[in-house]
Amino acid sequence: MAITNKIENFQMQVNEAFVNKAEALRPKLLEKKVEPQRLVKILPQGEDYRAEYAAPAEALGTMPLGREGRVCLDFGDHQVGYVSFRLTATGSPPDAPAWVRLKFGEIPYEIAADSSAYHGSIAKGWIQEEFLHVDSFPAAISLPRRYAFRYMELYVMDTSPKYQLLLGDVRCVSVSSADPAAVTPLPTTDPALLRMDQVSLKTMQDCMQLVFEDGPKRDRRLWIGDLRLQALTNYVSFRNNDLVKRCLYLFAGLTQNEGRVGACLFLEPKLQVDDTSLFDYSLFFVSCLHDYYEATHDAATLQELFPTADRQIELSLQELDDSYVVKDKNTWWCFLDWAEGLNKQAGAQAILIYALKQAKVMAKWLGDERKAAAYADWIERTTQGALEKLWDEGKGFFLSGSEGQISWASQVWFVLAGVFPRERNAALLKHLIAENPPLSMVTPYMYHHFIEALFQSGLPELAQKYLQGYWGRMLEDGADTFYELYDPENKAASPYGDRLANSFCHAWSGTPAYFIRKYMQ
Ligand code: RAM
Repeated sequence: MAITNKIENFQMQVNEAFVNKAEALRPKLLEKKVEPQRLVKILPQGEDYRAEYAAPAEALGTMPLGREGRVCLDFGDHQVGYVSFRLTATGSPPDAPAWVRLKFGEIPYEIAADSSAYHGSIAKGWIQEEFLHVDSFPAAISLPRRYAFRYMELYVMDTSPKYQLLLGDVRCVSVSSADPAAVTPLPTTDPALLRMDQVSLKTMQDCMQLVFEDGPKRDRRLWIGDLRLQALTNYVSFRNNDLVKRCLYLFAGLTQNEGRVGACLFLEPKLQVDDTSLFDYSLFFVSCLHDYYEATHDAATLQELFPTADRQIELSLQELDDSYVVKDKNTWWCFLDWAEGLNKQAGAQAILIYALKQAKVMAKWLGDERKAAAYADWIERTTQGALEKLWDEGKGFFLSGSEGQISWASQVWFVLAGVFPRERNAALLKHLIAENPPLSMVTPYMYHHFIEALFQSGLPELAQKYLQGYWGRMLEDGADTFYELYDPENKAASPYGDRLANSFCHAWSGTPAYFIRKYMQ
């Protein structure tokens, strides 16, 4: 699958003042020099791979590498940064260029996989692999790309029979705009909880660059669905609230036709909104602004950006039918989750109600009673519409689309939209777990919403059980940072048809620290 919902006759609308405000908040990246900790061998383990200790890092100095020689370096933890190293020749004077391949992997699988067999639907260029010719030695090499990795492999395609290579001075200058010193340590000694918090924060840290990126390996972009969850986690951890503010101003300053907030923004080669439009993602501008004000009480920003939020509501209301239910479409128009075959209508309706409620709260904060009343009216109509057209009393579920699909995503989002009171929501979630409809959740993003729904419905034990059962299993599988996609029963799962393109440090997966700090202490 790939996201294909391009807006028609796309044109970017620029609000210079907003973009300038965002640029004034451009963060300075903190740098840290990191060296490899040890040399490892990548070995198969079940359906996956693991890294096993092979030698201390110092052994590199005594390891001449000739044709087909290889060495894998372990930097000890996930890094996002710029790599440099030195190649020296040993033996006879080099009579041919060296030809080497470098691979960078967030997980051991990426080192083991054969990239020439890649058959995914998204660009092969995301695979972190380089081929270099080196003509003269010693060669000090600084790679221009930024990599996201823990493991780095050097494979010698060829030297010549007369000389070998020595690899040395390997360094990574790791970068992030998150300052770990800003995080309050957790008041617990539970090692499992501490580890989950630590990996969650590392995921956040490595995604926090000049904006909140979705993943430092891929897509390295500012996606608003990811931003919403990153911001929530940030408020209880790194507290880099100016980075959230910068992202809000970027989204509001670079909109699509009719002032629609785009699904994502590019930073390079210039600041630019993408031509992808997603119903839920545009509405999340409302949520991001609501949550930002709740965390910061920055009234000036609320005031200035509220019209952008209001515009997203207006645009979404245009998608309602005569019963005040969002019209279903068979195009790729709303995200929700990567679950194959998921119908989006019910989830979209619930997100609209969720956003309307937050918009109403913001209107009240701003003292705009007229707006608040208008939103209240729309909340009433869309809630009634949902109860009449989507809710099935006999089945005890919200149905979606013309086929009346029952999915986890639809129920979870209706719980979050608060259409029913808390006890009834708790009953709905228990019914969902008991019935286990086959259209399940596949991303940590959707799991996040399920766990949030459990906590909000007064089911903390169940929430913690699922947190452990999902993120806890990722940890058991060796995660240093949490993944874009994780299916404990199918390690090869990928929304892109090939796991090599998956991102293994992904923003929307970094929320356990939010749950732990908000609900579990
Ligand atoms: C993918 C990325 C991103 C997400 C979108 C919908 O391209 O993983 O994080 O927000 O999908």
